[in-house]
Amino acid sequence: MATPSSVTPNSGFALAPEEAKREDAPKPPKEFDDLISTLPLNQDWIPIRLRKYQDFWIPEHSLPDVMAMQQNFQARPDDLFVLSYPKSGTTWLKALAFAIMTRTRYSMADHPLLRSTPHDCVVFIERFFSGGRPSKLEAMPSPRMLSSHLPYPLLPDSMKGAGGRFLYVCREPKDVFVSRWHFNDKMRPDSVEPIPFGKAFNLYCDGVSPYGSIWEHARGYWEESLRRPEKVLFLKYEEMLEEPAGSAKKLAEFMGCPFSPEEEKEGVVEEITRLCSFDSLSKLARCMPHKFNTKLPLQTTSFFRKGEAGDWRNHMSEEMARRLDAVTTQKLEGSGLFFGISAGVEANGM
Ligand code: PAP
Repeated sequence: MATPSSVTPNSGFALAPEEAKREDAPKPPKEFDDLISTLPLNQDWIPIRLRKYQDFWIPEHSLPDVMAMQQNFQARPDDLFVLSYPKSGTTWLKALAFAIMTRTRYSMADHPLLRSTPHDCVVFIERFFSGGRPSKLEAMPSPRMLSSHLPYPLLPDSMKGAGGRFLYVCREPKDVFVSRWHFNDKMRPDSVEPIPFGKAFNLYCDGVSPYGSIWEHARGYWEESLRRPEKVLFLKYEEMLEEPAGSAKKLAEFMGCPFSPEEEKEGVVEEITRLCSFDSLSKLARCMPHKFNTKLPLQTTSFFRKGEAGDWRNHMSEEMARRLDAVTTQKLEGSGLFFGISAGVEANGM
């Protein structure tokens, strides 16, 4: 591959797999647990328990780490953050951003994404605080690539200031809901009934789902992207599906490592988008150790299902779709944000 002069990729591997599994590390302060136990609780999304924290419903198991992160995380000006509402294309964006950033370091034949999931390559910041490993974060060379599902208002102050740039991906809310419902179902113990689709739908419409209201989440980052376009690149999953190569180029430009004409001629953009495609990553995930390393009962394959736009049509009644579209229209009113490929009601309805 050609070598763009502006890239100084970091190793990408934030936690070695064996470190990430350590369970004997110190726990975050007990005061967090005391505070968390007083927050409003929702237990419908089994096995995830949600707590309402600073106006968003956050998974209880990650809250001590989120609180520690809010207090302690120091962003650097050259950090890159992959941010998203869950089930919006995080895994894909992590893979693309990582492959673009590190393209001069690794060959396609021996690429980390061939043996590690995108979530191992770009780690959630909170996870450094679970078990007290913030020193690992400090030790990471710049530019660091990290991620979070936190909504904008909950980010640590250092991230909201001059520290780092954001890559945010949003997705059409009906497809996000369907993806979430299936994802939860995969984590459910056999002894527990799935959350009924209609009940989950009502909760989602009310913003009671992991990481809260999708509309508030997207709107927070959207407004920040308008205020500071040099800080936030706001991407749409459906546009990435439509134009993977164009999206990769847009990402590379924003990340400060644009593809050179030689790289384009040599097909580097296509190599990267092929490596990060749904087919490629989902096949690779099937060959990796089964168990995924989080506090939730997940497998490496859990992050891949269909990878399409519009699957909501196979799950939702017309009435449900109309109701969700109406919530979207109402929540985004005046923001200028529309989900889907082109602006307008048509796009929100997908
Ligand atoms: P996360 O927030 O838990 O990390 P996230 O990656 O944001 O999940 O979303 C998972 C969705 O992205 C799944 O959508 P589906 O349920 O509608 O199928 C998953 O299939 C899709 N996905 C994962 N990787 C890719 C990819 N490389 N290209 C397109 N879609 C993908």
